[in-house]
Amino acid sequence: MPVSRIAAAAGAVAVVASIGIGELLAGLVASVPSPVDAIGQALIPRFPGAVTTWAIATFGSANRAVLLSSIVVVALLIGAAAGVLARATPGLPVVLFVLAGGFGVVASLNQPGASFVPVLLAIAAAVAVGIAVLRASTRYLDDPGRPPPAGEDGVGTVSRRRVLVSLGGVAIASVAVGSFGRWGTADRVRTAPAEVSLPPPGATGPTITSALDASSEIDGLSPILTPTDRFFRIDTALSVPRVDPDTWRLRITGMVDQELEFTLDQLLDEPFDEVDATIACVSNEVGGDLIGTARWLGTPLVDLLERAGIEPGATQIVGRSVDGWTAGFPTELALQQREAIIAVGMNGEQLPERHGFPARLIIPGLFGYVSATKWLTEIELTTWEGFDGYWVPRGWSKEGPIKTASRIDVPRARERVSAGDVVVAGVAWAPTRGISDVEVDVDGEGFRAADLVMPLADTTWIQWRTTISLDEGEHELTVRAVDGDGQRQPEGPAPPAPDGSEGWHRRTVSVAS
Ligand SMILES: Nc1nc2c(c(=O)[nH]1)N[C@H]1C(S)=C(S)[C@@H](COP(=O)(O)O)O[C@H]1N2
Ligand SMILES: [Mo]
Repeated sequence: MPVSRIAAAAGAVAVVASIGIGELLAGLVASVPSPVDAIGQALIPRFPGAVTTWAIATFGSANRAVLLSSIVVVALLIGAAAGVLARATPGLPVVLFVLAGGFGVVASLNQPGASFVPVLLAIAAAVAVGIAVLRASTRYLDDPGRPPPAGEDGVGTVSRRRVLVSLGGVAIASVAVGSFGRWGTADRVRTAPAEVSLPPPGATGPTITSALDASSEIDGLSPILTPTDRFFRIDTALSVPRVDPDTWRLRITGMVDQELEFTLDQLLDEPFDEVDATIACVSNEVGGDLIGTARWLGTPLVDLLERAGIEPGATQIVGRSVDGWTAGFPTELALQQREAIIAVGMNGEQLPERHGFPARLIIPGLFGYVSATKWLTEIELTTWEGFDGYWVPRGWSKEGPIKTASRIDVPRARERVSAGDVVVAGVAWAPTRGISDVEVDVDGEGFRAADLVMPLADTTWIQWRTTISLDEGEHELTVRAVDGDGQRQPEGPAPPAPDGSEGWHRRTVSVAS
């Protein structure tokens, strides 16, 4: 193998070792955030809005994993290049490592919960390990005339093989310790907030029976309440903000007669309602799965707003997150429905960290990007013109009502079905107007009404089902819905930007004899 390739491998492995140590220390020490997450987080607001939007549209809830992998791949490539260039410029990798380390420190300190000295030490260790690995592995290459260590002969070849074998070992060990570190962080995220106790669930929401949920009878149909572990997740936070329930505060500020502040205990002492509501992401494509329904437990926003006293002209409510993210919606929408809540519970459990622990807003009828602030810490009343939420300057519409839509779940994409009677089923939604009709067409022969499962609420999606006789071959199914006001969803198609996708969902099924 040529020396330059070994040098490239050495550079890449040095980066792997450095990342491995960084992730390991982040997993072990609570005040050290994952350096890879921190760097990703620092990059996100700097990407053009179109790039972030594209990533969410293309990768959905996996966009975060794709970004993190890309960062690692780019780092490996830079490492490999630096390994090669170091042959002529030996100081280069040191400079690059120190620069990357500096960037890592700055990015980490912007993460909630990071503290300076542990971060500095952890990143210094990661940088030192990277430089050491590169130094050790290129020692032989730098000096081909150097005598081999005792017991070896053949100056070049044996040393090179030894270098390669050692590099392989270092790479494997680094991936192992790095994975262990990430597993440590994931564990903390799951277990951290377990100490909060909630009011008992099930006080007001109806018990979910098969009359309200046909998914037990139809394999592949979305359950009426989406299980929390399958609920989509969209946010700009790479590592889930970890909120300390003891120091967390919720403040109601701005154009109010009297600002209010709540500790978590005080918020949990407020009266609670259970609200069944569907939330959706504006990036959801026709037929997409960036939508879910949960039984949220929370305090009606209107109650707390009335206590604070809304000043005339306060036409916008802005939610602010501990991570700096913001979203704003018309004040009216919180006043006209008691289902607009500050949620602390989801599907009978406290709000998981991924979905906004300890509190988030749920405003039925609005896309998440204008309303559903997770890790909520401030509710500010302002004018409609006075503030634009996070996504508005990035090209998305200021108002974000969820559009009437419907989706075919069954038959599933690429599922092979047999000729004869075929069950076709799915969901349709138009929160808060509700759905009055769902119609299905086969091969353009004309729309026929499907059966609607009893709706849980006007704030949730409904399930629909029908049985259609299909013969052998390919058939195209199309679904469309009519909302509670009698408005049929437009045929579309329209893309998600700037205010949500539109269009009838179509699916081709191949029917076997
Ligand atoms: N703090 C914060 N809250 C946020 C977001 C975010 O990026 N940061 N994204 C919003 C968007 S775009 C959506 S669609 C919903 C998704 O909620 P979920 O992740 O609980 O499904 O959260 C909203 N709340
Ligand atoms: Mo979203």
